[in-house]
Amino acid sequence: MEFKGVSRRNFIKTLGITTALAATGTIPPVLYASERRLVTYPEKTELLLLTSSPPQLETPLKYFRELITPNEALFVRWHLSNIPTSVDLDTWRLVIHGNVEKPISLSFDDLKKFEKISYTAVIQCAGNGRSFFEPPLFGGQWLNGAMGNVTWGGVRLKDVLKSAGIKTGSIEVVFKGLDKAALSATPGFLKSLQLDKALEDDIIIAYEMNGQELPMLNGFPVRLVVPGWYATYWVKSLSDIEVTVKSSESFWMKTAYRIPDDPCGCVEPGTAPKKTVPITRMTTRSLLINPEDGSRIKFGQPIELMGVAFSGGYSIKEVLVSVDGGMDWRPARLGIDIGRYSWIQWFYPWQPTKPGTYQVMVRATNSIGESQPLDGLWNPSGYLLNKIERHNLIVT
Ligand SMILES: Nc1nc2c(c(=O)[nH]1)N[C@H]1C(S)=C(S)[C@@H](COP(=O)(O)O)O[C@H]1N2
Ligand SMILES: [Mo]
Repeated sequence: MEFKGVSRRNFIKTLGITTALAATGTIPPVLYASERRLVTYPEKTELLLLTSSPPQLETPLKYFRELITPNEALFVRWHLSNIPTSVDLDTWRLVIHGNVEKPISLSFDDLKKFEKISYTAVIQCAGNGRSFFEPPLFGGQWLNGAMGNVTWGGVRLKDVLKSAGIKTGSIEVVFKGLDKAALSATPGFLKSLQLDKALEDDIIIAYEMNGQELPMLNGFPVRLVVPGWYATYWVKSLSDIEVTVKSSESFWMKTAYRIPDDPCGCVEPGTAPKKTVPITRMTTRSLLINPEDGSRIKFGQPIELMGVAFSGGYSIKEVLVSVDGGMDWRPARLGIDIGRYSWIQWFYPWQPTKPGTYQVMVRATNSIGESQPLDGLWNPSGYLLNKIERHNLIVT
């Protein structure tokens, strides 16, 4: 199987090199923001390296100047080091089993016979922006590159589940991919959705990203897409779907990817939540993409600030911009709205009246009034980050 000019052999070779470097200590296991360097992986353009084993790569900010994030620039995040590096579609099957009338095993062609659905949706890691938490936290020190806006094409999960026939008493659906842990003691990456959620119209088993097959690192041949929810549920290289009668005991549901059980998903910094629940919908965010934080701008020249805004499944109603550290706020012009799961671009023409350092802030509000806090809310895992960002632009 060849992927857009990348042979399977090359793919494995490249992975081998980075893994070997990590083993000899040349690449530290976690790279902090300031030490981040660009690396090239199969089917990917230069991305910022977070860890090499498993691969965790983030997208340089410049790619977010476009409405759609190109496949080769989309971030990569795996939890287990034994990831699939090739899939033979002749033998690959997607199995649906458990509490169903008749277990089914679908080939890639069988799957494509279901009605095709397509929409644009933001994919974002729950820990995106973790490096901006105060006080700082353990865990992957993502900047803002663990996100992207992609047009997904695939089939409704609901249609596939119904073709197997869901039996009464079912309460959850469990998803598993082809990746495995290096050590058998490490729990497999199992994620689950409650049955009523799994049957929502918009959840798809995607076989296309921006009209093309998925890059291997983003889950070839198919992945789950749960639009509006954090990407932890978007199981890649999906191979096994099980309908169950009891709630999942998976480490990735019971222990990891949980937030404090209160409306803000937050607790006092440094404290432990009394009760937690699995993380689900994304918070509302807006980002300044261009010019980047710390840029120098020539005095006397009008410029246009631009960025993106999105929320967990509700359209963005308004984006306000302040160029004076939050005193005065004015509405930005919004770009075309291509759907409630997509991000929207915002634009703000600006001509500074005098040289100096300007603190730029951006704040989005969605159609149900969800917005962004001025000061960061805190939770022990560093999820849900959506505080209003403060960027300095230097006009000289
Ligand atoms: N099979 C599998 N699917 C997975 C994961 C994984 O480790 N294994 N990680 C999840 C998490 S936490 C994220 S953020 C996204 C990352 O998707 P990407 O690599 O396509 O950007 O995949 C999700 N799906
Ligand atoms: Mo993630």
